[in-house]
This record gives sequence, C-alpha cells and structure tokens, in this order.
Amino acid sequence: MDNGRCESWQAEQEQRYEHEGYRLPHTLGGLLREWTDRFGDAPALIDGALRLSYADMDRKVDRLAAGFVRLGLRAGDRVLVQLPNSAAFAICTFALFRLGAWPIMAMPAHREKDIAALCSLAEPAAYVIPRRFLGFDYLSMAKTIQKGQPSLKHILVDGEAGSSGLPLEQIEESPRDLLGPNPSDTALLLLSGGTTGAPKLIPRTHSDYAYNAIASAQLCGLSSESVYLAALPVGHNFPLACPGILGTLSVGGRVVMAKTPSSEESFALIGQEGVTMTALVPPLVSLWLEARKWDHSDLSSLRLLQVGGSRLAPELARQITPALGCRLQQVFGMAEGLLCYTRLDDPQEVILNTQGRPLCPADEVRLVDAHGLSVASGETGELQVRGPYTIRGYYRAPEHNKRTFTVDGFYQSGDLVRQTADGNYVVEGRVKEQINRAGEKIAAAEIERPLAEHPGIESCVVVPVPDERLGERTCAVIISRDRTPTLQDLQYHLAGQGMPRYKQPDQVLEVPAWPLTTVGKVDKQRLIALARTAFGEAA
Ligand code: J2J
Repeated sequence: MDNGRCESWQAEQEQRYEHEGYRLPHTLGGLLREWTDRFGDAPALIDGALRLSYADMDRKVDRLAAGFVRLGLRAGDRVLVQLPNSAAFAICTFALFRLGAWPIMAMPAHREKDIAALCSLAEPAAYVIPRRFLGFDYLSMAKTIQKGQPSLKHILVDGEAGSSGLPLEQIEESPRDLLGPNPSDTALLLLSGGTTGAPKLIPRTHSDYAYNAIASAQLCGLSSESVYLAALPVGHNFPLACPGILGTLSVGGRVVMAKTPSSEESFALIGQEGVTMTALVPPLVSLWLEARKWDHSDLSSLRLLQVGGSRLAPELARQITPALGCRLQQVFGMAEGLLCYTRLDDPQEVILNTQGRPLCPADEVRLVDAHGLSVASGETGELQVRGPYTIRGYYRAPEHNKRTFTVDGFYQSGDLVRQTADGNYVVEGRVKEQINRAGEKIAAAEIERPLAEHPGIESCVVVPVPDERLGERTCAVIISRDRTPTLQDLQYHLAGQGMPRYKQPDQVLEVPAWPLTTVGKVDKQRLIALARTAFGEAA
C-alpha cells in the first residue's frame, strides 16, 4: 500500500466490497472487447469526419497495443498522454489499458513546468502529444523536456511528426496476444488539483474505475441511444468516467469529441449528431446561456446537462432548463474517487440547490470539525470519505499520504460541506489552500514558490478572489522590494518558467506587511477580504 500502513479495517473493507459486488472482475481493456462483442458495428466514436464503430475501435486498439509492445513498453510502465479530445485519445488510452501500461492524464493546457514535474515524479517511458493544437507547438516543448528526462525514450505524435517524433499511426502493427493486467492493478494516473507545490497523481485501478463509470452510466439512465458530447478536456475524470466516455461506451452509446467546449462548436455538434448528454463546469454554463440568447441552433436532442467541478450558483442553475431545454444534474466529484450526484427524479429544489449524494451505498462520508470530530447534523464540516472507488493513497507520495489520509483510510478532501435533512450534500467552501479557477484546481503553493523567486518580491501569498465569470480568480498579494512589479512582470516571469496562463495570477495587490492571526500565521482570510475590497467582486 502506498501510504505504508496496512490496517485490519482494510481487509474487512475489501471483503465487504467484494461481497456487495463493487469489485468488478474486469479490466478496462477487456471491457472494450466485451462491448465490441455486444455492439460491434454500432458507432462508438465520432471525431470530425472520422467515425469509428466499436469493432473499428477495438481493432485499432489491438494494433496500437502491439506497436507499444514493439517499442518496448511493458505493463506498469507510465506513459504521459497529453492529447486533445479526439479518437486518438480514446484509442491510445485503451491500448495502454490493454497492455497494462498506465496513462498519465495530462491536460492540453499544461506547459513545460507541469509536464517536467510530472516526468520527474512518474518517470514515463513515453510521451504522447499532438503535433500542434490551438496554435501551440507540442513537439518542440516535448523535445526540450526530453533533454532533462532520461526515462523519456519515445515521443509519439498524433499526426505529422517531423524528424524528431514518431507518428502514432506508424507504430500500429498486427495484433499480438498480450498477457494483460489484473482487475485490481492500477489502470491510470489522474492528476490531482493538489494543495502543495508538487504535482500529485491519483492511481485508479481497472476494477474501481470500471465500477465508477458503469454505476454512473446506470445512475444517469444511459442506453445504446445515448450520445455523449465530450466537451471538457477528456483527460479529466468528469468527462472520462462520470459517466463520460467510459460510461457511454459501456452501454453501447456513442461519444462525440469536441475540440473545445465553446458554445459555437458544441451547439453545432449537438444539432448534427443528436447529442443527448454532456458535462460542463459552471463558467461554461454561463457562456452557453449567454450564447443561447442569440444562437438558436437546434438543441432539441439534449436531455441532460451535468454540471460540476465548482460551485453552481442556484440563479444560474435555474436558467438551464428554460434556455437549453434539458434537465440539470449537479455533480460534486473528485478525481480521488467520491462522486455525488443529484438523481434524475429528484425534486427541482434538490437539483437546483444541492450537489446530491454519493454514487455507491458503500461510500462512507463523514463531516468533521478542526479536531477531526463529527459535526452535529446539519452543521458544516470537512468532508472525509472512504469507499470502493476512493483511493487510499497518491502515487509515490508517502509523506503527503500520511497527512491526507486518516489512519482508518478516509481521504480528507479539504472541502467544507453540509448535509441537508433529506441527505443531500451542499459544498460550502474549502479548507485546502487551492484556487478553483473555472473548475481548474491550482494549489496556492504552486504559484507562490516560483513567484517568490521574482527579484522584485520580498514575499508573497496567493489567494482566491470571488469572480462572477470564473468562479474564482487568482490574486498574488505581495510585499515588494524597492520597485513594485506589475501584473505583466509577474506573468512574464512565470510564463518564462513554463507555467501555463491559467495558473498565472489574474491580479496583484501590494501590502506593506502581513496581517497575522492570533497564532501568528499569515491571515489569509484578511488578505482575501483586502483583495475583494481592492478589486471589487467582479473586476
Ligand atoms: C463545488 N465544488 C466542487 C461542485 C467538484 C465530476 C465533477 C467534478 C470533478 C472535479 C470530478 C464541485 N461544487 N459541484 O472529478 O468526476 C471541487 C471540490 C473537489 C474538487 C475536485 C468529477 N465538484 N468540486 O472537479 O479532482 O473542491 O474533480 O474536492 O478536479 O473540486 O476536483 P477534481
């Protein structure tokens, strides 16, 4: 076990999960074969003009898995996957599942600093990228990164690769028999938003992730008639498996890949492909609703919109059904495991005002105060969770695991949550030092450390500030040396270190000295209040 502690409760839990049917005896690669046996010629993936049936997909997955073996990849090897929403993403991921190698789900928005940190942590043998996407040259970034990463033997490119990468298509070869992984083996590594400066990877097993996707598909009422639009970046847990791509394929539905979640692209795809369901983060809901005022595309096929990742304001929630003509489902999820959903037949008030309740009857949720004691019913506390698809430790992070998991195996989410009288949960805030910017989680420490190296900065603290459009924006509060750096100075400094734009501060606030709490720590609440006053709620 990753956090180095193996207690007797664990064996008991395992038995219970096994007994109650939450330990599915499947691997994700094996499941694709089963789905192909059932749904063979039905369309599985649509990516622009490319349309692949289950049988096409299965064949391509076999051929790519064989190519990976030829390159020397083995079960347990890590492979960094940074592909945009595409058929190539799905094929590559399933080929790795089939082989038992572990995809690390990087986001297209990640830049050199993030990717290099992931490589140092996980030592991937290969890195899969598009040649270019949205104007960014991934191949030249990959080549730079490879120089500092001895583990990284192969750069595999979806598309034209030039002389320095290997095109994915070229490595496909005749299928071969593979031993393959076991259901209880790690299947993939998801990225955690994290609360420290270093990245954290979340190991999910074949069995737990299969349960996650299949049970979610059932809860959402998916069927072979379902058409899922993958609009959010597909390396994220939400569009990947909640129920997302995996859940849709598990029932014989079809997945439509959108390159971006823009209303323009998504509305067109919904009309063309008869999309029945999709998932968004709240800031995108705002953009879609805004666009809907003048864009009268045919969205009549859309039945369900899932919204999660950050707080959905009830006023926004209320506009969804009238404007888009579909039902709303709120999702409070985390890549670490626990998924809470409002149910399709919940009363409207529950759907609009709560984030639902756990997917699995064996999910154990407790809400605790600062001393770790359960709060009274109806009170707000930090959510801790243990269950059949919630991890018991991050990958290669023994020290962090000791702090993040309780001795009896509960994950301490850092979310402040309240339970309503009818058993639903409402997210009220968080204790973790993180910014939730348009659903993207950024650890404050991740920005503070490189920022403190700026020559104009004496010391700095990064805080979230409420923002109408993004949910939260990032404010760097600084004590400067002689010359106060501008926001542009700081953004330039961070971009120079390979930090993507979305992680860079949106504003900067100078203070003469740190306000302190009674125990002498920097008073972050006071800084948040100062930043709010300085910039206004929706600057
Ligand atoms: C408030 N905060 C929320 C919500 C997540 C489905 C949906 C989302 C994620 C996700 C996911 C929230 N209201 N409805 O993996 O499968 C915040 C909490 C949580 C953190 C997890 C899924 N839904 N959050 O967002 O791993 O703070 O997963 O702990 O990216 O997002 O972030 P992440």
